[in-house]
Amino acid sequence: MKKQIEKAAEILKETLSVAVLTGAGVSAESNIPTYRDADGLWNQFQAQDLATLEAFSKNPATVWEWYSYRQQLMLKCEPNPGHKIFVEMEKYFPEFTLITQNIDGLHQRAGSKDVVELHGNVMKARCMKEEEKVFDFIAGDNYLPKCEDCGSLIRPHVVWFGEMLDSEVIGKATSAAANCEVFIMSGTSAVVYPAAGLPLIAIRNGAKLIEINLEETPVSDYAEISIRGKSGEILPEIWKLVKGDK
Ligand code: BV8
Repeated sequence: MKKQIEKAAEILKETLSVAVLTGAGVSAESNIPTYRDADGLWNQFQAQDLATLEAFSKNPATVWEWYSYRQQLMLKCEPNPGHKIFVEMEKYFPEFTLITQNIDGLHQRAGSKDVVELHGNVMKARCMKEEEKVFDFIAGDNYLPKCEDCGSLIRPHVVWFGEMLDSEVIGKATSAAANCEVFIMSGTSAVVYPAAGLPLIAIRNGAKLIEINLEETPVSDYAEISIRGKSGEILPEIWKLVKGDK
């Protein structure tokens, strides 16, 4: 692993343009459950029961109860060293794009200024009738919250299965993947599309792929370097070498 960390640092030292894709694994060390690990969220709940428009239309109160539970859990969590390294990278590389599948807002709380949130943000909601109206919203125990202006139901501002991603958001992420020299992916099982397609776009554009993940993923074989380990431990190791700290 030490050689892989050294090689990753060498690659990063020589590059000017980096794109990053993070998943739930980057927040795992902040005690936020992932989706597909053994103790993951999807193992306790059926995704189609909760994270779809159909489920919400059928039973909005149950879906809001689940999101309110997750809001409260995430508000108690703090960014971890892995999040902090992406803040440093944003300042260091002339061209840097941080793309996340996470909806917990921890990258922003760590200090990242420009975060491309592919799947939205659990701390925001929007009106079901006037969808462009997006606002910060903490549900508490209000599981049938209504829009203050028009009285319609409001929904979590997240992308559910079967829903299109915001075209501007996926456009920015795709352009970053298609133009970067190095693509770093960490803490994602790389099974949810179109997010999982981003590293493949980067490779097709000739970028070097660096993966830091606890387990092998469908993308690992395409990686220049695929390091098995915790993002909160590996990323600081790599970054120390990039900055020449002993
Ligand atoms: C769309 C928000 C157009 C809500 C989420 C058949 C084939 C291919 C695709 C499809 C298909 N059928 C349907 C689709 C499309 C579908 C899809 O990809 N399904 C998959 C599951 C097959 N995608 C969609 O529906 C997307 N929309 O495509 O629209 C369309 C429309 C109709 C029909 C077709 C296409 C919308 C997808 C967004 C769904 N929303 N969440 C909420 O969270 O409540 S998905 C959810 O999964 C999260 O966003 C999450 O971020 C995302 C990915 O999960 P990961 O972040 O990777 O987390 P996971 O637990 O899986 O993995 C964690 C990894 O970290 C593990 O590998 C673990 O080993 C590692 N790890 C753990 N700890 C650490 C660590 N690594 C490092 N350090 C650690 N400490």
